[in-house]
Amino acid sequence: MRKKVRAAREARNLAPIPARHTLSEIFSQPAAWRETSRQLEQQGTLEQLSKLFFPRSPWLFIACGSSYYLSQVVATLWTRQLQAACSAVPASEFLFAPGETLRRTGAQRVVLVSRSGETTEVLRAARLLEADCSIVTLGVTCNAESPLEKLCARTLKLTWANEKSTVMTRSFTSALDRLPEKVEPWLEANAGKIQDFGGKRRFADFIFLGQGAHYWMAQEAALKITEMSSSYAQAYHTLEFRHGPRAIASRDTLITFLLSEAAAEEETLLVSEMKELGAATFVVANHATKTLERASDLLIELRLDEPEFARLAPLAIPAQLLGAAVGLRKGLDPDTPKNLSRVVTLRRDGDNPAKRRGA
Ligand code: F1P
Repeated sequence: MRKKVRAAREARNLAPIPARHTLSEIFSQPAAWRETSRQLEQQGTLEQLSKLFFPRSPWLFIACGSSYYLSQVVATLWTRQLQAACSAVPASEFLFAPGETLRRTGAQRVVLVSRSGETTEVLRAARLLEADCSIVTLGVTCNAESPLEKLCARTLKLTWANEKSTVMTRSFTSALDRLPEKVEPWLEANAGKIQDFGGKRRFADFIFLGQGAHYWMAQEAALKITEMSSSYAQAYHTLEFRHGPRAIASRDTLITFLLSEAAAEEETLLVSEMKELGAATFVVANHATKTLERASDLLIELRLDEPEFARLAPLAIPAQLLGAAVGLRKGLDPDTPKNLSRVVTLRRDGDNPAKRRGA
């Protein structure tokens, strides 16, 4: 009997701890941001790149998955903050219409973003652009050695932000400096509330709403929930929700509002409307109001005095934690998400199923 007990205990110790990598990477984001700021400062990277890439020339970002949503957030911010003509497209969209995409965007600078630096569609786009000498390309990756680096004029490598997980978290948010010391206590104070809420309440599906750059954060949030918990999740521009999608509002649908400064008043009205419809509501705002407190099943405040664009990285964290909690409650392991691989590599002869590398 003693042997059996020992064997069972050893087996339990050897069993992988579900979501171990994913959760440790989620909580390591402030440290990853701190390291990013230190490395870029120390290496003088931004000064070097500014000589090659002037903000005024039209920019185009090309990426897939979370890297695509990150690119859309950056394109929105650069257009607003740098008055640069900046846009982002999924690599597959570029591949099927390269000339049209370049004509429409007028892009002379193209940034190819890929955590792995190995995603086939991104590499195919880089090869197409390599042949066009009027375009200067910048690769952005977390991989120390990647095929992407060989195809781009320059490459920015954030190797310290790389992840073991399939699902991207810190590699998505690593781009800031003053926030780490504020977000670490915020994580301590709020992570448990989000994990409890996601671990206890059962929802049939999830909606994420955001305006402006927050819309792309809502898209990334929906992708996190889908990847980590194999749940149905959709993202809309917040005020578009009234124009049809609100038909699905019910207590079984969790509607998450990523509140923006510009549209806060209108967005708050919608939160109250959805509450009156009986929907479950999760609000992430920089500062709470009495109305929001009354209309939210869960209300998380960032309480950061940084400008809104600098708050977007921590804004990614609630959905990462919610996705991991819902996935664990459903008996899944976000470290090995269903049907997913860390890198999507395709084979040229289209009829073969996409070859998926590694977990
Ligand atoms: C892009 C990506 C990830 C997704 C999954 C499959 O990877 O779509 O966003 O979570 O890992 O690959 P990359 O091009 O950024 O390496």
